[in-house]
Amino acid sequence: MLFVTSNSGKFREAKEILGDVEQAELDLEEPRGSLEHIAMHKALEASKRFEAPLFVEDSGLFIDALKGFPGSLSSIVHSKIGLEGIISLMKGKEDRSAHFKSVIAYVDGDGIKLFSGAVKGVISEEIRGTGGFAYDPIFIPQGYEKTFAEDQALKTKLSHRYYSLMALKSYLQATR
Ligand code: ITT
Repeated sequence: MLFVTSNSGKFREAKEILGDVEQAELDLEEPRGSLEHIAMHKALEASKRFEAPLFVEDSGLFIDALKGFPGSLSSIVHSKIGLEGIISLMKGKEDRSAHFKSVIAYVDGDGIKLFSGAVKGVISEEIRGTGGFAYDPIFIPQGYEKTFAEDQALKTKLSHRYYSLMALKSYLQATR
């Protein structure tokens, strides 16, 4: 099975959970819209170029006080304004709640299926930790004190991607 992604952090997490998966890179156009819409579009495009079974994953960080920003724009926003940019947008905000969401679009001979996962948390006051990738140093999952970047083990067992990957894994185990 192929995981079509250019993000090595995502791939590492998928490999840990699924084991039998290869990374494939493809420069796929990303339409505007929900994570579900983007993931489906990219999976169908990828299936024209590679042999199925394959999947893509679209994810993002949704911050309540910023009306869901950066959401499906998370990748570009991270590369343009970085973590410092988010921390400064959050300056003075009392409500620091946010969630990460992940949507997997899986394609095989039977068609396309979606699997999703989410994790609630808060945006930290400062950048903390060196593990993980992208927004991990500013995201503290609900009920914990460390950021995902400070506690990788935590991320492995309760991230948005953990849940979407486990849903895919259960589906594969039940149908293959
Ligand atoms: P591919 O599309 O090639 O898979 P990408 O990084 O561009 O890679 P997305 O378009 O789905 O992927 O963007 C998701 C962005 O959301 C990602 O680049 C990060 O900025 C952020 N993100 C998603 N999951 C994350 C996580 O587990 N930890 C930190 N940031 C995350």
